Amino acid sequence: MKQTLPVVGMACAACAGSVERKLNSLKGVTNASVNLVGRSALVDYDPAQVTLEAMKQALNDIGFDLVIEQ
Ligand code: 9UX
Repeated sequence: MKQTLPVVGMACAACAGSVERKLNSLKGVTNASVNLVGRSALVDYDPAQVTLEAMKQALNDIGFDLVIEQ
């Protein structure tokens, strides 16, 4: 399934790259594409393999946050 979610803490293109790499490294994430200007991430993932909470935690580990409460 595909969802666009707000990402908190990105200040530059390198930040966006870090977020994108981290999300794409998670098993169950088919593709993650980060929009720096929009401060968001489009994630295509398999809910049976990975949760939004797991994505949020993974980003928290590297200093960013994913807003999943909506
Ligand atoms: Mo550039 Mo983003 O130093 O933290 S990687 S602002």
